[in-house]
Amino acid sequence: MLLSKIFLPLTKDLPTDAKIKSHQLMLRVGMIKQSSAGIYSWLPLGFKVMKKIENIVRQEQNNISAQEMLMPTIQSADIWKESGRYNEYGDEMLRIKDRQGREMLYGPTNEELITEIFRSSIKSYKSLPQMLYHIQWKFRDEVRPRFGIMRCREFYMKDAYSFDISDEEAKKSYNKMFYSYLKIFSKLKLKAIPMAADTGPIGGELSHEFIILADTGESNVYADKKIFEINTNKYDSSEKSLEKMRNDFSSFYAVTDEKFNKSDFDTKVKKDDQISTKGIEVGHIFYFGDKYSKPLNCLVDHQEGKKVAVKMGSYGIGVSRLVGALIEVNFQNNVMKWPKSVSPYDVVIIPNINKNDQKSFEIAIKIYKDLKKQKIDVLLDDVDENMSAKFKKHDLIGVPYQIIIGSRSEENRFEFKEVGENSILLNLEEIKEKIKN
Ligand code: 5CA
Repeated sequence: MLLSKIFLPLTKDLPTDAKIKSHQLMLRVGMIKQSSAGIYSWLPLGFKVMKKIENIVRQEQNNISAQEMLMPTIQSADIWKESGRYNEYGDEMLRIKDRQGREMLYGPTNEELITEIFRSSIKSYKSLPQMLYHIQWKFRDEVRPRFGIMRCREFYMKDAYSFDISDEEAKKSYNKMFYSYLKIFSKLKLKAIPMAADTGPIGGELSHEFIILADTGESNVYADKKIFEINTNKYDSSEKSLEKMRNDFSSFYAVTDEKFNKSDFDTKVKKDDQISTKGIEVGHIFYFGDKYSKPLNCLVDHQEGKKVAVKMGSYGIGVSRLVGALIEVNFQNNVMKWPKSVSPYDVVIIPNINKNDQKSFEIAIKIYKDLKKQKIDVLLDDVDENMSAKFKKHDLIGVPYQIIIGSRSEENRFEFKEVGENSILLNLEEIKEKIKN
């Protein structure tokens, strides 16, 4: 793409109402635009990053045989009355009446709806286990929406639901999801640690929040620093490995503040290893057994003949929040560097555009065409500005690789820079290798 042609409403000033760096950056480079309190439009650059995150989530959910589907954003109040959560959910739920006066709502989550879908078709243990997920907008009328898309009212969430015949089987589904989450965060180059958490309005006994440490996070967390040293890539999806994964993680203290107990912390964690800090919750998984299946009468025939309420868990990832979380982690000293896996472009070409230097732009166009042919998603900065203004702008856009065409380029070698490193002179083949690896 040519930079001059894309819709990228950059602003020079630091937005005054944005308190954290992800919110500031997203507004400055025009990734999002507020439409009303806690509700945002996603502009092309932000949307592109979010879609890349979504695809990683999708791939890894498919890898554990979770099946993608799509439920609507608007739900009937009836099923929420059946579960008893219609009143319980309180003011966070956006309630709507249609023209017939029927009570509807904008879904804040989907436990009821998925249970209703499941009960109408699955009747026997023979069809279990099942894992279903969708990636869909949610609405929660948060009292204090803040920090841009980090805590907003309308947000994009992946929510998955598991169905099993027994507690024992259901724990296996829980472990699979746990594993899938570790994979997702590792692909995003994020150190997200599962921490024992409270279950809130979703309910159940067993729950983990996946937390990224960041000063701007809203969660208070307490952990043994050794838990951060676990190599999450060493596990596979075999049952044995999943059990080991769970044992490894539960052998270290790591909790969110509702689960915090000072004397436990002090007895279980050496003083030097204690971490007590803030974090961003990017995912949350729950096991709640028959909390929804029982009141909604979601029963299946058991092997022994009797009918049992199916055992369920639910598993959320804040896809839109992850865009902000990635910025919080990767925007350092006013320079953004997207991880390759989600960067809006693979590489940016920055030629010196100057009346006395026509050649740089010609070379840039040639390289641009060549990279495009190789299916490399390349951005060409064809804007008529001086180099220092260009560099400042690209510090914000955050494409991790730059090809700078100016005074330092040679006949066949160009200045190549990975953000945060010194630039080096490379030929085009070497540059392609670098970008692809
Ligand atoms: N039904 C369960 C699991 S599917 C559920 O809704 N869990 S949740 O409430 O913890 O939300 C899942 C994830 O959505 C959170 O971990 C967080 O990353 C994201 N999220 C929740 N509320 C918001 C919000 N107001 N703004 C942005 N992201 C949010």
